[in-house]
Amino acid sequence: MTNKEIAKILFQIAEILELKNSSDRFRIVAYEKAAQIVENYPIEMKELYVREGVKSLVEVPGIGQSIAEKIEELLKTGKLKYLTEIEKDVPASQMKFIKVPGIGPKMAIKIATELKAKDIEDLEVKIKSGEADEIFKEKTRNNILRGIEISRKLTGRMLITDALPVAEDFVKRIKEIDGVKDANFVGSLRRMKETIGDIDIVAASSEPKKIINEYIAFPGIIHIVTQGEAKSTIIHRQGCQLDLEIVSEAEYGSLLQHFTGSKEHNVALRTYAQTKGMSVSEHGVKIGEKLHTFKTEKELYNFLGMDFIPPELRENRGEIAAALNHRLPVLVEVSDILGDLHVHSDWSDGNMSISEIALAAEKLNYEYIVISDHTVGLGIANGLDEKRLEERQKEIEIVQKDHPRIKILSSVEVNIKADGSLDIQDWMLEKLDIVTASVHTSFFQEKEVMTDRLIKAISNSHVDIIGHPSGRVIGQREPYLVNWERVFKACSEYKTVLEISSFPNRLDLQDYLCQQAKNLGVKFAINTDAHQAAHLQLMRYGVSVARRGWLEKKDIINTFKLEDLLRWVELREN
Ligand code: DGT
Ligand code: CA
Ligand code: CA
Ligand code: ZN
Repeated sequence: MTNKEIAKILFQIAEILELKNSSDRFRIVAYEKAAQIVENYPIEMKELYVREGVKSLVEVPGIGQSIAEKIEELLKTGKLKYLTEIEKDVPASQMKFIKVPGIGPKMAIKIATELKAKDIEDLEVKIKSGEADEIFKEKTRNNILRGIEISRKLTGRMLITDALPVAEDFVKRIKEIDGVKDANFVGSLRRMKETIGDIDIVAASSEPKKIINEYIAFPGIIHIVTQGEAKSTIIHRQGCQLDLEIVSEAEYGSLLQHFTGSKEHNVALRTYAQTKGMSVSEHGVKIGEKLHTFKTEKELYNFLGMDFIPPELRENRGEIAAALNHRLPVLVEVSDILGDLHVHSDWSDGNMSISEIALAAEKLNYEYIVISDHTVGLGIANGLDEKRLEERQKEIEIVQKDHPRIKILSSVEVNIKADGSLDIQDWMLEKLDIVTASVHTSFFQEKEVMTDRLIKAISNSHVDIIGHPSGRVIGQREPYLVNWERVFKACSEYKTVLEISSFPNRLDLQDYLCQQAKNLGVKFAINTDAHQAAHLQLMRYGVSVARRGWLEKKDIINTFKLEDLLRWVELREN
């Protein structure tokens, strides 16, 4: 059990005691304080406990004997009898009400006893129908309704595309506050993970309290969870939690590094440092009693004898050894991408005409763009048959004349049928510049059947790229079952490329699989699968997946110059 999890339970106890209208203010405050201390303590309680048991826990300022024993029980059993006990005579409804942002214990009691709401749905109905008008002021009623809305959204993780704009806006405004020297979003967002639990921001300033005061008045904040001297947690209107922490400029590099995570990376980093007699924390690096502080992360990593590790690699997947040996990859960047190999036009289910696509691609300074429509076998989406494919080809040739700066390539996203065959004739595929094949149907096959199916497509000499290879749709569909090692080996053998789809709810092939595939010699294409103009802008998210998968420019075929790309496609067909 982590400090964070323990703190959560201690906070919960304080809330329940308050719900029980406990007159023992002292006890409530003791739990709140202990929770805060545990939450921010630099050493895991777990680690302290193995030293000298409860005795080591009591040595933490703010933790007394009784709370130390509860932490012991949590560490040993993962449960706490005391919690079950005090929960028993608190109505379940009140427990639910305090989980809504903006509802504290006092209000929860009022909601249960005066308004007589049974659950959150009932509470919402009662407010909307006017039943609560006499009990709560209009402002309070609106806050409750908003809190309910937020708590519904807060249940899951957010897509990175939803979190990034909120974080960028907040960082920009924090930087504008007088006295702020620097600010950055950190955590999973800085590592560009596909989904984000909460947004973390750090800032450098010598007047943290003043900064916090201005910060909590920002528009967009609908609930302040905690407001400390140098830390604050708020809920944003978009339905996400945001943690801010402020330190001095001198410690900023260390805090940035700590808070960027991942936790697994930090643990590995600290463990390595310990073997060299150094102790790393968010404050700096201690050698003996001397604390070394760092303004930048680079100084910190260099101090530990490592190259700077890009945030996307900080997942404890070998980056520390690589940084020590100066063997980190030079990661691919958005500016390396010379074209998008997967764009749907209005010939199938896209809404851009071919000339609109060409224009948009020119604006992105691409060298080439690939029109890749669905084929007819899919039975949806106005798919192309052989005849319409020839008509589309004529249009491409006409549009090409008006756009000499960009090469428009002709492609389809052909459907891989359940048996691995394709839904369009080979002689037609032969006429195309490039071919992507994807699974769009029969997702629930057995692992080896699905694997054979993919390999049959991979070994087809006309298929250059496998589209969104795992088929997962974040929050909607699990990846299908695949023996990836066999698939990667086949891709390597037949020089068939795997797509990294930049589409926010796909981000497929997943980062860790990219890394495995690369190690088996597979190449990739980072595409947007755009169906409208705005989608063409999503390339940066696919690039992030590639970076998290350790991929370099040379691993990605759409960083190749046009002639090299065409040569690649041609060579692999022989
Ligand atoms: P998320 O929010 O679930 O998407 O993931 P993160 O990575 O943003 O995690 P979060 O918000 O819980 O914490 C932010 C960073 O703070 C995390 O990446 C590393 C650091 N951190 C948090 N808890 C611990 C911990 O218990 N030990 C260590 N060493 N670092 C931690
Ligand atoms: Ca986070
Ligand atoms: Ca956090
Ligand atoms: Zn597509």
